[in-house]
Amino acid sequence: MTGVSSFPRTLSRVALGASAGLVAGFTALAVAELVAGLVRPAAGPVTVVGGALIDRTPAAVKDFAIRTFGDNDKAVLRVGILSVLGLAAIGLGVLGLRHRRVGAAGVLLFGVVGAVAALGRPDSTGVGDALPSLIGGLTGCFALYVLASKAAVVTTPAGSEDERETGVWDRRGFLVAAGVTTATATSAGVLGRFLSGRQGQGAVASRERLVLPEPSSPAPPVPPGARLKVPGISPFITLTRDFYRVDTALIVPTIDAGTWRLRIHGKSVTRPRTYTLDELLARPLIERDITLTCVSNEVGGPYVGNARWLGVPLAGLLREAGVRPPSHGGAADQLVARSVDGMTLGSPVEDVMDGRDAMLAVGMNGEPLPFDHGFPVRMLVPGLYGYVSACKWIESIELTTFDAYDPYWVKRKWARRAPIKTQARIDTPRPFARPAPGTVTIAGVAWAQHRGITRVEIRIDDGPWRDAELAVQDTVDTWRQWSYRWDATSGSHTLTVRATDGTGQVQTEQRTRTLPDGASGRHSVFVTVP
Ligand SMILES: Nc1nc2c(c(=O)[nH]1)N[C@H]1C(S)=C(S)[C@@H](COP(=O)(O)O)O[C@H]1N2
Ligand SMILES: [Mo]
Repeated sequence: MTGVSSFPRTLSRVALGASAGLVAGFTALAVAELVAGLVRPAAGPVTVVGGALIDRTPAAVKDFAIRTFGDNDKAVLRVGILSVLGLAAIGLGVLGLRHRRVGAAGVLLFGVVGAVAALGRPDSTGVGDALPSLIGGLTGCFALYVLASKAAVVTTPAGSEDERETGVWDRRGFLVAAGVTTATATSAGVLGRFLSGRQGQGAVASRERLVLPEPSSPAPPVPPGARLKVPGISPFITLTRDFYRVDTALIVPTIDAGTWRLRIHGKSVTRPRTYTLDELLARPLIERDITLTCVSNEVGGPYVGNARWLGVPLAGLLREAGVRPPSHGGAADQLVARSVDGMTLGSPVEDVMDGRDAMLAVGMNGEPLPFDHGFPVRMLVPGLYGYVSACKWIESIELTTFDAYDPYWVKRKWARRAPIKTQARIDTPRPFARPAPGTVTIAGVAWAQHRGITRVEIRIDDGPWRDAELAVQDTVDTWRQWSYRWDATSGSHTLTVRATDGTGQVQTEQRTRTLPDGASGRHSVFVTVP
């Protein structure tokens, strides 16, 4: 016989209000999930609010998130949003006990915020995108009103035996209502997830059906001497599943290869054109090993990978469209690539057309691009950081000028032009390792894409720079492995590495942050030899 009044009253009030709020909040999100499953998965409230937050996050914070959470940055953001929503729901639930209308209106307000965020997304497809948040918010608003009404009766002071009885009865009523609501909402959410998953199935099937043509210009075989047999060194070719991923997409776009189109248009394009994937695949394809690097990669960091890419030479497509590089009188100096999720990346037309292997890639390590890496087509320009060249899920290429247009990252204070800086990384020994005295192999990779690496040197503590042994160079667009046999003596030591690129430039000692155009400085590893 445990009536509510046997609990301290405020505590039970807060608990009831919090439960009502959480159930209502959960209902709102689950219903929104269902509507998103019917309308467009990318229009779900958490996705659109997350996207809006990513776009408004100061560059330094975003850079910090990428460096700290890496591939989990989006999961962290989702958990963060859900936590804030959870707290708000609890607050509104407690408020709703005394002020039912105000609490319910608060839930609806969150729905309106979601709807506004949805309509403001660059990939928004129209007013339908507001529906998941609006319908979810309305349902949650209604749920909170009803639950708060039930909960309010329970906490009515129990004066007589009769009222006490009523209280117990209504507490049960509240629990039943909350239970039924939660169960219904869960079904709605599960159904929504199922519907969202189904929307990507056509794309998945189109990727499975895709047979990549043979390249008319295959990649030169990797010279045997390009791979060093040192345990702990980065493999020369990065496995696709180990390849870093950096993008702003909370939901990875799943594009059906059959309906995909690429439009080439803009300033000085005399023959604008739209290509299908089959039309691109019918052209002569090149296959190249190219090392891609993210501008957010710290000195010694992990956001660099080397893969074998298959693609259509981009310069040829541009020439057919009538584009000339600025050095040949072309009026457009910036190429802006746009992806289906509204991302824009700008590359210098001069670099794209100067004879390097800039391409629209369709294959990565012998397979169609994975969805995470831009299926069906992405851009790559050897020598440029990803954010100014490597547009994934590309849908259009617009020729313009650097004066006329700032793409996404440039609007957020990153540099307009960003060639990859020369870097060397020590892969082994790991920081704070305790190698045994005697011969210790220090090894790693160095990159200066499109200039090549000609020298790597190692310094132990404050000693002289000594040449490391270089693996054979694959191409100037790939990283190069190196190793150094160190006669390790007992004590603590700082191992530092520096590289020299194909132009003779020695990697600078000057430390800079990743913002605005990539980190510079030398990688050091501290070890203790027992
Ligand atoms: N559509 C789209 N393309 C994008 C990005 C993005 O956020 N959206 N990020 C760019 C950045 S910053 C980098 S470093 C590379 C990373 O490519 P990866 O994820 O295949 O390694 O993709 C680039 N292309
Ligand atoms: Mo990047």
